[in-house]
Amino acid sequence: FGSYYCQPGRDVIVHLFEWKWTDIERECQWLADHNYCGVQVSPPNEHRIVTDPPYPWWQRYQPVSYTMNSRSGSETQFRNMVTTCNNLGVYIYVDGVLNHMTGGGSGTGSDGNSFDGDSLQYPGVPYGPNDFHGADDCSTSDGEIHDYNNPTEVRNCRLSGLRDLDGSANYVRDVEAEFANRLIGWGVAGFRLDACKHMWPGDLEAILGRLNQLNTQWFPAGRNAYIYQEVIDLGGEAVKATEYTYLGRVTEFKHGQNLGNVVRKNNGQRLANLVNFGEGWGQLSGFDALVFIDNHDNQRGHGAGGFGTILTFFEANMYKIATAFELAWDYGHVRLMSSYNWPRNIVNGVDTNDWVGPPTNGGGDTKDVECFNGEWICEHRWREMYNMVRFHNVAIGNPVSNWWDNGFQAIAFGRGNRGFIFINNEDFAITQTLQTGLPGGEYCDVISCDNNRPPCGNSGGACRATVIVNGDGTATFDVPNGENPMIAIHV
Ligand code: QV4
Ligand code: CA
Repeated sequence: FGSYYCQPGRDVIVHLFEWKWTDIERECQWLADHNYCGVQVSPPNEHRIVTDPPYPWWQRYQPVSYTMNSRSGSETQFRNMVTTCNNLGVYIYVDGVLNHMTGGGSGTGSDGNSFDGDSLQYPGVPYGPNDFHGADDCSTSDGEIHDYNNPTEVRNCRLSGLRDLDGSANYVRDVEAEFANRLIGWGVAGFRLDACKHMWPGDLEAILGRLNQLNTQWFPAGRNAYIYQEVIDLGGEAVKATEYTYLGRVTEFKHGQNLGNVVRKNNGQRLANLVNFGEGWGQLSGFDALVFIDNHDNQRGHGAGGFGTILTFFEANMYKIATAFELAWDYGHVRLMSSYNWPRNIVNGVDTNDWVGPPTNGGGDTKDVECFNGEWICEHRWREMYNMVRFHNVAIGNPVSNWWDNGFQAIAFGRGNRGFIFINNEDFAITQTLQTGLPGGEYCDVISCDNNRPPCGNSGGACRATVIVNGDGTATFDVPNGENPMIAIHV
């Protein structure tokens, strides 16, 4: 279906997880100034309101209807956000939950519609029992998915009790496409599609085949929505990511897992091994992959978790190393995570606070975002991140070049004549002269400095390296170890 569409020189999207529409609308000016392509937003449609535990983030993955009052705001606020962001050339990607509705129990959703998961009634859509998979389609005794080696069970039974829609039904396809088309009509640029492993590719194809082209107020005529599908495929299950690549991109969970293991030096892994990172490591084709270091699930042990593997803002130094490599390397479509803080508490490999929702004014009322106040982490606003987004943008279209490694935990590589990065994950500082491929001149390290060329800027004293590239492209790097053990320069 559609490839992604960015303003020229932009490429990276950021998941502003659980942000309100009014805050995202405000943030789009900053994102435009820092050359982000777009924003993934939390599911915008009506969801269950869960009170036990109180207002978890995951209530938004339990749809009640496709009307638009959610924890992030109203339909009007959503539409204003899309208009403002699109006018700034920052595009909105909606997290679409199409596989299921709520779990069991009944109540009233975030837009006032009732639901009854026990009797499969969702009058706000409306959906009734005939619109869901039942005992005819799912053969497990409790209707749940247990066996991930059985593809029919994975598609037709319930994921964590969530009432499983029958995507083969024309009515369901029509309703879901109508929802997506409403968003497209307002200017949305595409979708992250939730839980695609649990939907038949043919059913997804039928829904996607009903989608309208993007709104020509902001996009060239004839463009389809960008689609990236959440399929967790770490190997060893019946359902493969490659079954979905003909429909759009697929989340490549091996990417963050591999980079987490390498930067942590798990199992004897070395940075030097990254020389053929990507397809060479058994990952999807870079053109099919949507990549990230962590996502909203695995940063808290949901989905494909692993606290000893996945890196998050909680381990900021290693997280910045992994992200800098990801943004400097030439593989996949990169999505950054932007998190809120919570009292992570890992007991026997499980975070007992994995459910905790965004900062609130009390109850389920999400607080306004204020970056770096201890509540909103805003990784996308960290200097190391947004400067490497700029490096990434500058390097687009240039293959990796001038690879160097020390055989262990130090690597360096360039991107043609556009940029060069040195990463030192050793326990000692390194001084090394290398061919950068860059034009001669004086460059600033964008990991520690504000600017890419003099005056380098101070960043509160952080700025620590100017690099002289000689006329022949060589330069000597003095790379520290410890905090931010990297130097990145670009034209
Ligand atoms: C519980 C029991 C069930 C029982 C049910 C009774 O666990 O066994 O049947 O009660 O009704 C929440 C609770 C979960 C509860 C369920 C239903 O955590 O305990 O079931 O609600 O009431 C998020 C969370 C889930 C959450 C869900 C819905 O991660 O914990 O479930 O939202 O609120 C697989 C999938 C992959 C998925 C990943 C998490 O292949 O697709 O698991 N990832 C996506 C999203 C993720 C989201 C969903 C899918 C579901 O990224 O955030 O799950 O929409 O790997
Ligand atoms: Ca399903």
